[in-house]
Amino acid sequence: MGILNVTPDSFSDGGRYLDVSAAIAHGLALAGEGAAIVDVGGESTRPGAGAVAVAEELRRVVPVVEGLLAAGIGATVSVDTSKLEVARAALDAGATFVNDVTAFRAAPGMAALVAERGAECCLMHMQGDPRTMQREPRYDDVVIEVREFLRERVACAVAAGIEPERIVVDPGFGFGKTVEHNLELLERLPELAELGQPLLVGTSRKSFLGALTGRGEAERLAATIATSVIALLRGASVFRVHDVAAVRDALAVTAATVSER
Ligand code: PMM
Repeated sequence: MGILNVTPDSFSDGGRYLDVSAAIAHGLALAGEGAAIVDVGGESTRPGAGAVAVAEELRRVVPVVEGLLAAGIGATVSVDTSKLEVARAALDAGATFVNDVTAFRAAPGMAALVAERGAECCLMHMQGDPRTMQREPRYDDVVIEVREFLRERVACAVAAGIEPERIVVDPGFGFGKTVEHNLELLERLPELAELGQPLLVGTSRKSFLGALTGRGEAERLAATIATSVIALLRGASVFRVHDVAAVRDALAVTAATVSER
């Protein structure tokens, strides 16, 4: 899954793709590098980020979704939103995947919409909300709490009529987690795989990698590759990244090596 943020303030590529045609070109490039899914987001969820009005998020996202499909992208187009109106408009424009970092908690009706359209979805764990989540995250056992949260959200999605095979789950790296919480989730990913749903991991360029390496956002590719390879070995199957070609190569070599032994 390639990341296409159409926001002025996303933590690493914010502002670069605000122009619609540049955003479309970048999305097509991500697909050209081998992304099976391109994730279009119009609201930054970086720690401390403020909310974006519905009209503004629609203005950012819809023309990009339309443009990617009009250009024949050949990849699944995902919308990264927790707003019902934005998800609906993106699905109307041809998106077939809803990536909701609130796991359908922000908008009642989101699960029914996804069910009705036969779309796929990603349900992510987050403690708190983006404005406050990094203040003082606390867990008794982060892996068990994340797993049980995801189990409940999957049950809720299935109850709304979404087919289980269309539901991807995600522990939400960096969303209300300390560096230690993120590392523990990565180490114990097989416990999340027990849910039986495809697992998505989004570690790309995140600040815990900066804390571990001392590197700035643009210099975290090696660290992103390391976490993606570890996640693959521990059961993840979807990798939400900025640098599709490089991560894909690393995952291809890892997968070939492991499957041959
Ligand atoms: N991270 C960000 C935004 N959306 N969605 C999912 N499912 N998982 C993530 O880890 C995730 C996400 C924040 O990162 P960005 O600003 O690079 O998009």
